[in-house]
Amino acid sequence: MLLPYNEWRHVFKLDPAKDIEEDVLQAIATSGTDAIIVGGTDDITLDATLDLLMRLRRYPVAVALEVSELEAATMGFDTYLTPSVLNSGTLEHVIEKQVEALEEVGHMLAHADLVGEGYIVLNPDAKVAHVTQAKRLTDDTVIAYAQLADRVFRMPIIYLEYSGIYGDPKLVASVKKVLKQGRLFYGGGIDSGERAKEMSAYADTIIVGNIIYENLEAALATVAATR
Ligand code: 1GP
Repeated sequence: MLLPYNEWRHVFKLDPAKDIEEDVLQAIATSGTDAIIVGGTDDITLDATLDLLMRLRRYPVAVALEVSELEAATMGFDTYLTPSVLNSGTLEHVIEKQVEALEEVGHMLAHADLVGEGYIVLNPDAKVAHVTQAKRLTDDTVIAYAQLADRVFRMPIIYLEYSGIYGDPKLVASVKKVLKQGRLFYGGGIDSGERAKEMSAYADTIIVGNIIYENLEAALATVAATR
């Protein structure tokens, strides 16, 4: 059975802009992970997205598209995640791109499972931080953002994004404590079973990205460690 987003504990994120060998893809898809998110920050094309979707559909695992590039939005995914970068310095990455996307492809996704993600971007050196002009936040401000996303906007997913570096487990734990309804996603620098275990003690769902392309064995170890 394919799990819905609110039951995911472990997720691999694949970047359509990066090549992935068939045996690596197979190992990831059959690893026992709960879902695979297809998403990246730049150079996302429709062809690459469709190619990855087609290859992943051979395996019994939930596949979600993170709709960051309008031209890559296509049908066939189990879930559509719509990211809003809440601490972006520009409205473009909070609501404008999302409105533009829905104007274009909203009709196509009328019956799809569309789920909003409230991103809080916390690694100032990550590409996503540059692209969205993410504001630097103190820990107290991170908690306030999380409360806003969870309690006021009632977003289904609050995503602490450290992309490329390992974050602060204490801060993740503090955010988890204030959430009332949203699911806490954590992503960034999980490159071992130990780190997967540590973050999954606080976050509801951990997202593992880069390490897939660097060290498959270490990536696979994060699955078992989350259980
Ligand atoms: C990126 O949160 C994910 O969007 C995962 O981060 O690539 O650092 O694992 P890493």
